[in-house]
Amino acid sequence: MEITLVQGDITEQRVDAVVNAANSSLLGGGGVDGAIHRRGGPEILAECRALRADRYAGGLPAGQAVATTAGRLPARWVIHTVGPVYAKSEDRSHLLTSCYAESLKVADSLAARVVAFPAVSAGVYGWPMDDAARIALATVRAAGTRVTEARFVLFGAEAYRVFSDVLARLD
Ligand code: AR6
Repeated sequence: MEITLVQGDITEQRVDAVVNAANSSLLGGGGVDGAIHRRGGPEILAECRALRADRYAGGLPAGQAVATTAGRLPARWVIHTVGPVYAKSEDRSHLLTSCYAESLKVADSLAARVVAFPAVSAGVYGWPMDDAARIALATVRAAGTRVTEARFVLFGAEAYRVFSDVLARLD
């Protein structure tokens, strides 16, 4: 599998699936989540509401992932995952690892081959970017998956630089 990095807006990616850094409610928010729902339109939210009613009455737990279609986005699917909120007092990195591993499993179940990821938990949820990058890249690199390209779409030059440095050290 190829890991690629681009600086940009994940909602513009013409890929099979984009991963959303959602919250447990699946009903939208700020950051990537807000951008995906704004640009994707109300279809995504309608599917999220149905998921809440059917499968996730208590919300989607941190570390898990679930797909909807992508409405008006150029991608075909949105894979919603819920990152952990960063906490200095507790190591929650297994949950961030799980976000990437579970998102790839959902991608495989959809036969998605090219998947765009944001830096899950590295915005509102406060995860330090270098550690978020290390967990993201190492997990994706180690995954057994039929995904052929994992494209990290980084918002801003600094996030892109951090991911590039971490990726170079992984190789
Ligand atoms: N494309 C790519 N990356 C983006 C975009 C975009 N359009 N917009 C922001 N980022 P965040 P989290 C970057 O906060 O930390 C929401 O309210 C951003 O700069 O989107 O997992 C949800 O509803 C940062 O580097 O996700 C949850 O409540 C990274 O994406 C909560 O935020 C992730 O930032 C989730 O917080």
